[in-house]
Amino acid sequence: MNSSDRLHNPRVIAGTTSGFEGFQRFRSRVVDPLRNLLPVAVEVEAVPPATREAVVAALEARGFFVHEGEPGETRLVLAGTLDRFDLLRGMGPDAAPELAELAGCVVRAVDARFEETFVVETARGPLRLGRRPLVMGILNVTPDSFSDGGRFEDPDVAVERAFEMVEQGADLVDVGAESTRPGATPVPPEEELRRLLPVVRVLGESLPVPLSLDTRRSEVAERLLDLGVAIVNDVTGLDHDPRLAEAAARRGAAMVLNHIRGTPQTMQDAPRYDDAAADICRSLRERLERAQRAGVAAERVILDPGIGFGKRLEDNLDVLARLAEFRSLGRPLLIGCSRKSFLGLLTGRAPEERTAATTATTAIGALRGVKLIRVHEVKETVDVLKVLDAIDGRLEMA
Ligand code: HH2
Repeated sequence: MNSSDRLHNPRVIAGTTSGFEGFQRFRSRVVDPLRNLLPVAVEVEAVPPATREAVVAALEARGFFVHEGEPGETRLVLAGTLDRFDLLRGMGPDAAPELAELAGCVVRAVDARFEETFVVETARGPLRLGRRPLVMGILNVTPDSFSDGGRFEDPDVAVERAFEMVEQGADLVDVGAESTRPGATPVPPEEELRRLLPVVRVLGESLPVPLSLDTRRSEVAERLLDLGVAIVNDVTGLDHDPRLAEAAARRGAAMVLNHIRGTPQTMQDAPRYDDAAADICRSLRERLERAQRAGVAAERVILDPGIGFGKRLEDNLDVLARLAEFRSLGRPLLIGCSRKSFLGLLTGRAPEERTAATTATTAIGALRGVKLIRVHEVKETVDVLKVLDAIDGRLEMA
């Protein structure tokens, strides 16, 4: 993570729906003439009062529309057609000193927004992410998970379930032994290992898809990464145990960094955001930077806005509505909405009856550019993504 990107948190906030998807269609034929028709808006933060006027003047001189907001505001929105943004490329400090740093951030945010494919290196080889998102099947080896607690506590049943999910089309399996539902009791690391070891011993060797380990503890990861785990999925996004990143780095594991506010015990105690999607995006940049400082290459990191982790209904909805903004982070995105309580609030249904509601979030995620979807119901999710992909794929065939 570039430190000025962390400071300015640049995000493409508009021009991210049909305009861009339509653009993909013409990419191979008539890209350039369209560049001066496609509107794009980028929001940047922390533009200090001292340089603000000069920055605005320099942008306006280059044909941007600049929205400055209220007096005292440090955010700016700059909007223009896509070709305008080319004027910000490779700008030396001598050309427009007040603009140079910001221009770099803006250009990176716009380029990242267009990124369609990623290769994420894991401890078990590369994970290729394309237009169709991958499905991560959930395996909870817990007595108390919110929707399937107790079902897969027996290691044989858990192993069987993992293979069943692969048969149904899961591209990865995420195994965890500590529930993170709001208010869940923490599990001591010895107990977490006791639950996981017999399952991971078998799956690490024999599962034909990458195994992801849902843990927040370095001692658990250290032990299990030797048994074939490819990815470490940390719901605390390195808040709980910063050494987790070092453990992942030593073994060459990929990491999922999830956004959380507080801990699973406290996270639903009146969470508040100024601007949920922007705040979470900024926090993910900071977590990515922490992982990098611990030796995890950015190319190994997947980011997750953490649906349900310290968020009210409206925060979850804000994040899902604005998922495309998170693409400016330049890393693949994962979402986990499966059966979560906000879906219960919207539909009035119990956890095991939230399949259709979960599916709606899968479709939104896929259409907004999410690359991995974490779900309980693999079979249904795979079907949804096959149909979406068949339809969406035609946009590239023109
Ligand atoms: N959600 C849960 C657990 N792990 N990991 C990521 N990256 N993203 C998520 O949204 C996420 C996650 C919670 O869901 P579940 O595993 O079904 O429940 P529990 O924590 O009660 O076991």
